[in-house]
Amino acid sequence: MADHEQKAVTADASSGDMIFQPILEDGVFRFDCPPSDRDATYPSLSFINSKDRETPIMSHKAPLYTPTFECLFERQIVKIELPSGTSFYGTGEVSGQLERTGKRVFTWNTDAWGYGPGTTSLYQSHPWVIAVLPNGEALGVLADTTQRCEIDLRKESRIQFVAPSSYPVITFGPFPSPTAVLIALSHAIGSVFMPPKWSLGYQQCRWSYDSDKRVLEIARTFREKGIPCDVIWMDIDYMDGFRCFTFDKDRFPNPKSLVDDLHQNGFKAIWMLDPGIKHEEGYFVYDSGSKSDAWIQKADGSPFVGEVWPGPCVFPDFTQSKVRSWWASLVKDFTSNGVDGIWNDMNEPAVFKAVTKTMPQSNIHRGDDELGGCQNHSYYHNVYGMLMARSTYEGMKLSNENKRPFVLTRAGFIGGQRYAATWTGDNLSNWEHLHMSISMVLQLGLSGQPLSGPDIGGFAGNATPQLFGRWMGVSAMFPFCRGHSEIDTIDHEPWSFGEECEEVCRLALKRRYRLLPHIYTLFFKAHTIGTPVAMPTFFADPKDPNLRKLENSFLLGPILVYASTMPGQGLDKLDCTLPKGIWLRFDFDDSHPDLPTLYLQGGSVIPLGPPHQHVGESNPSDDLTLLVALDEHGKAEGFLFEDDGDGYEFTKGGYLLTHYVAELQSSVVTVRVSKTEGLWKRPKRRMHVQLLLGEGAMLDTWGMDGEVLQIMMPSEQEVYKLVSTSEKYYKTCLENAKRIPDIEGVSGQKGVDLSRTPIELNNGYWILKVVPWIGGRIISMMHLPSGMQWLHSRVDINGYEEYSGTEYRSAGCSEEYNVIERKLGHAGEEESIMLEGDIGGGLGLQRKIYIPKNDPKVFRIDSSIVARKVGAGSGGFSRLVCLRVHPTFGLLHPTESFVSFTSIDGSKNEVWPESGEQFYEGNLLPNGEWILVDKCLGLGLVNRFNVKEVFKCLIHWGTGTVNLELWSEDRPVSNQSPLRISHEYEVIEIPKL
Ligand code: MIG
Repeated sequence: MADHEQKAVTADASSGDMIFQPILEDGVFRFDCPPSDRDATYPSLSFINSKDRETPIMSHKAPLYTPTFECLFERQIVKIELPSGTSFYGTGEVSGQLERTGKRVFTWNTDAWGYGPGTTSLYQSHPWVIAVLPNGEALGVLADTTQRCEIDLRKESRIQFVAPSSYPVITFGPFPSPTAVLIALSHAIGSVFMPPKWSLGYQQCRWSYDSDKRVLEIARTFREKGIPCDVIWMDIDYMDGFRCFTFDKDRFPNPKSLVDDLHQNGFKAIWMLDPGIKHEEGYFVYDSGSKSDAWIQKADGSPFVGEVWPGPCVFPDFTQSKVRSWWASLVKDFTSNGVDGIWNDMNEPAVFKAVTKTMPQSNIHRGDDELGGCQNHSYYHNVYGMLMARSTYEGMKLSNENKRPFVLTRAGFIGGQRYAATWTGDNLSNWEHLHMSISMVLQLGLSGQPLSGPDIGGFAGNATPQLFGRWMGVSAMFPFCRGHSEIDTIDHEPWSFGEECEEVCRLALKRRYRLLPHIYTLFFKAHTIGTPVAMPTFFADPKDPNLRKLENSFLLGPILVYASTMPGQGLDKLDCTLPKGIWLRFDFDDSHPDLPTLYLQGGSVIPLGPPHQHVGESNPSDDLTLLVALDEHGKAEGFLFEDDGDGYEFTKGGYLLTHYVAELQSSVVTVRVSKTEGLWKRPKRRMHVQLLLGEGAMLDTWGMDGEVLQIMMPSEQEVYKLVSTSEKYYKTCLENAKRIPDIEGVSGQKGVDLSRTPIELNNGYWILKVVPWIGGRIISMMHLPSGMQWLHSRVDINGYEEYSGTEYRSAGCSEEYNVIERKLGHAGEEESIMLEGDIGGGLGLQRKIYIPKNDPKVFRIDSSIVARKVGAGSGGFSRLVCLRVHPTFGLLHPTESFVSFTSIDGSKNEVWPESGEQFYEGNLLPNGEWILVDKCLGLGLVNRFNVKEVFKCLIHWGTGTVNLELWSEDRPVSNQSPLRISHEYEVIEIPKL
């Protein structure tokens, strides 16, 4: 075997340094592999102009870091070694920690409902890494391929990409700062579309507001309660039987008049469009698409049909310009119903009832030449969502040249920010997801997409009041701010969680609206210059290694937002690490322990508006407030961008960009306009300057905008007094604030065991999360050395379950469990937990889960059905039961996963997803172990069990999941004869070949 491997390698391999070519601008290089080189690469779909990637420029600079390559079996492996102490960021929409060393991700757009911190492919693909070097300089690296690409950051200070050959690698820098890298990146992939100002307001969504009446009721409640909101969203149920471009006749009989009503009250309406088109003759979209030959094809040339919401569907081939125009014209007509924005969902594309959760890679796209021509699906998979968003954007633009399109897309690719905003998909209503949402929004920003946010409150599951309030508090500071929740969850509007939570939401959103002039200005800059909007804290001082892993804070321009994502622990209890320099706390007299704390960086001026209920309410003559924080030299500056808030007049000069400066000279602070740009005249308006002194203290002065304003600086002693008074006042406010009640653990009287936080078993090798109160299930199996989360589920369903019968979800699956014993792994001992649930008829399901200290590679589960109080009348025997072990593993690479084992009779088996459900018993039973293999990762999850205890094994392939089930025999149990299954899990490496 080894011999054979050796030979194969020498026959097929080439390796060495990549060759470089300067492109775009100084400091940007394209690298290719000789000799296959440039001609073999596909066009760029990330670049705004693919030709820029092909056109060398004159430059005297040589690259500082040269990637090496290796071509092996048609895969191209690229490595870049960087100095030790380098920190990694980027990689787009990825869950888990902010600093990405240790991570491995795969670009493969996936419908990732309920993803966890270890999920390696979400909805979008960004084969892009920012390396922040020890000296604070930064290097951006793009693997410019649409195909599935492994980004491996597991080794410290080394980036490795693996993807089918041949693709170029583009490096940006090192430049003096990460911001400079992002600006350079935007010259390649373009910047964010200019969002209409209303789209920066708060947006309310749910799956689904099910009738026009309900929509209007929601809208009315916002206004009645004085909670700002600009947009209401219509999820799939507005359609007639999930047919895109139609409306349900009973529930949304007159969309135009609904939208008129909404508009009158200052709301915009956004409607969903999915890519799956119902395969149904007589449905106008299907008919016209078929006529235009618009559908993606199977390998045999017939249209591919896959199941989604409407049932059997065909899928527009957005890789063809002809099809994009067809779709755009449908969008154009659709918009005449009063559509302000469009939401593209399911465009990974997601396909139901398929183990891969998407369409076959062998499907055919007849793409435009400049996109790569006719190719199979694996080539276009990752850009499908972006091309759909592009076509939708173009359709909206067609319908009205004077309005800015607004599209929200779930799937995307690097460069997609040119057409659409995005959100972080189907997250869970829990604290871990609240925490992750900060890093996810920041990483998208570091990957070229500044306009993103999470489903506030969490999509799947029910939020609690405190979780919801905190989430709103943080998200009100995110670029895109939308509340959303899954069907069948409780109400998740800002007023749905009690008075205290409602008030926190109101304060949070009012804050956002006061900051809108600032946020809008940040977007103007993001659009025109390519600067980020929300950034990790370390951007304030990239040299400081202590800031690089901070996940509870972020920058919104020069504002530092500090949030607590710990249940029960408000900001009053949180220590804030601030970057070097001056950071002055401020608020709007709204400080609250459940809201983030805000600081303004010394040296900055930001514009504020009055609080409004919606964007349309504001107008240029509103009073303007400038918040000023001087730096150590007594100086500050900042910008305000104003225009119509929509349309394109701003591209012809129809705007006003004001550069304000403040300066302290001999005890007088002068605030004035230093520069203006644009054709707009300065509106006549009052200007209020608030000079921050620290701890929330400030000096207020009023004047007219455009005129010079002066503020007398009081004596040092007086400043000190103001600051300490303000500090005291702040503390009292926090103490007296009406906290959102913490009702996490109040679901029963059983105390700790019923708390909503799963128990963690952790031996530094495996981390298991166990829900000890319902079903006793394991909801997460994280294997640290491989960085893989093999199993991941929500609290109430799936994961590792056990039943007491052969029927699906029989007793044992959702019963209440109690912890009987819990051992924490002290000094060489094992970590364990023993649980028991009452499954009726005098029976208990008992489970001991343990991870030994001395053999940390495995963890074991001993399960049994035991007789507790089996009646005498039955002779001491229970009903017939079967112990059924039912773990649901997530498949990261469904097309490359299979189950491998040797049967007792010696036969070897490889069971692939196509084989459906399979039982094994008798001599065909695995001989004590079976392995779930992920060929793509080169890893296997081994499950060892005692063949004497196992009667049957079952493999069941789901959508993106597989169950490896162990069944005991089926019999009554007594005190003397419990049913038992003991088994263990281990991860092994499988040599790649
Ligand atoms: O299969 O349209 O992520 O936001 O509410 C689920 C219904 C389809 C997934 C989206 C979610 C949306 C839901 N959609």
